[in-house]
Amino acid sequence: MSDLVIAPELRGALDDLRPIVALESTIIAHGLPYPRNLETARLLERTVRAGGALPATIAVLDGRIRVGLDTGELERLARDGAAMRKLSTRDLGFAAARGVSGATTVAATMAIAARAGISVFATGGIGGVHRGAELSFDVSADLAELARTAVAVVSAGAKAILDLPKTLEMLETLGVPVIGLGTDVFPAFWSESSGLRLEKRCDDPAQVAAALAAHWRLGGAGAVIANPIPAADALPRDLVEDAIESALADAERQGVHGKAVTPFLLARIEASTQGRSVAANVALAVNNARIAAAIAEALCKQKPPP
Ligand code: PSU
Ligand code: MN
Repeated sequence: MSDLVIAPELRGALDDLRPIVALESTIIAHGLPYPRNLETARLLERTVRAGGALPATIAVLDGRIRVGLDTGELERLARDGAAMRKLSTRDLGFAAARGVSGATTVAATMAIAARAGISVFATGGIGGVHRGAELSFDVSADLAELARTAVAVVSAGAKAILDLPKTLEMLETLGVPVIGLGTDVFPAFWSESSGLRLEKRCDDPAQVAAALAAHWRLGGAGAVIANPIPAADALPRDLVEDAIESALADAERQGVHGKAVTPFLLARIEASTQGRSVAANVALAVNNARIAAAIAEALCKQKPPP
């Protein structure tokens, strides 16, 4: 616990078991361009507050693992952008020991949130099994973290650049429940539906909280709350698919691999959709922050186990 620097306003909230929503920083530093990323980071925090919870944006600054950033720290994260390291769970110890600064992925943010005592986390879309993973073995560490860490991740599914059927298969293998929020299908990030059916559905935050509380009482770890992008903000599936195909071809030609793949693809798709993908990404992330606040609040109202 001593390795974490918890923002003052969050310390009291943690002690009093008030609702808190963790927010990641990779989407800010690597997922969106400046200054759109700073505006988005602030908008996400405001959305969580408006929903009655406290935001805890997580990042590593000069080796300090920060839970809750102040205005200057958020600004630094957004301004340094791609110059910030992208830190996954395995990078945290090294970063802390060596004074490194970096943005945390879904996996690393979950790991830190759990240590801080925060159980609800909002992001855009989780990482998963990349297309062509049967050859590249590129599977996001987000899935491994979901398998072991008891945090609920509110997302618009997995990023559509991924192989969504294989991502769902892996989540099943790893024992991670995927709960559709008001939907029977897995969302496709920028679009409302991937066409892939889900078994579990909840229709409001209280139902989600009850399912999560029971999941954790029974020793479960991570859970994905799949919350589709609002219809008004969604992009047509075929437009997105074309953009993804050409981005993947560019990545292949340029030999992009490892953790550079996801930011590269997102930037290419932004260019080929004239920024529409970024607008949709912001809209879905805000929608997730709103729902996450409601789930965090509902979890606080859950009766303790008998
Ligand atoms: N969702 C977004 N934009 C992002 C990401 C998610 O809308 O940039 C980030 C998350 O931090 C996620 C990471 O954990 O991409 C996955 O990267 P990889 O595929 O290298 O594991
Ligand atoms: Mn990867």
